[in-house]
Amino acid sequence: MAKKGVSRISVSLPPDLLDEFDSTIKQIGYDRSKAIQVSIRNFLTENSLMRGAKGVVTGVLVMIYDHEVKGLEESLTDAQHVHGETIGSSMHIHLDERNCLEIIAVKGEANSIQSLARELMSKRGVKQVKLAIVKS
Ligand code: NI
Repeated sequence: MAKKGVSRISVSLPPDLLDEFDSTIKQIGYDRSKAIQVSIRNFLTENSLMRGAKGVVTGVLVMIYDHEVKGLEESLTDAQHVHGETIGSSMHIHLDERNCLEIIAVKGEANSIQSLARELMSKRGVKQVKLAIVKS
């Protein structure tokens, strides 16, 4: 039986992220609860699409991270070396004083690319990872 009503949760966010979130949802006309529900649904859709891919796929991983987090760059490089057989090329762009954008072209078994994406996402200081699969 489906649960009814709502569950209340408490989340911790960096203040600048919350400011940007509040100003964006104000423009759209959402309240925080509505915007978080939409965001969670989008997150679930993205991740289920990622899990659903099978066989050899081609795509791009786009990642933003904070290069001032100690040990992060080394750990991201290690992860890319472990999955070196699926990485065709990568591009690094220094966005501002703290943030780096990395674009990684991938081709290989879907599960290997998914495991690379999960590994990158799990690291502290990685702010966003998007995986776009263009051919499967
Ligand atoms: Ni950089």
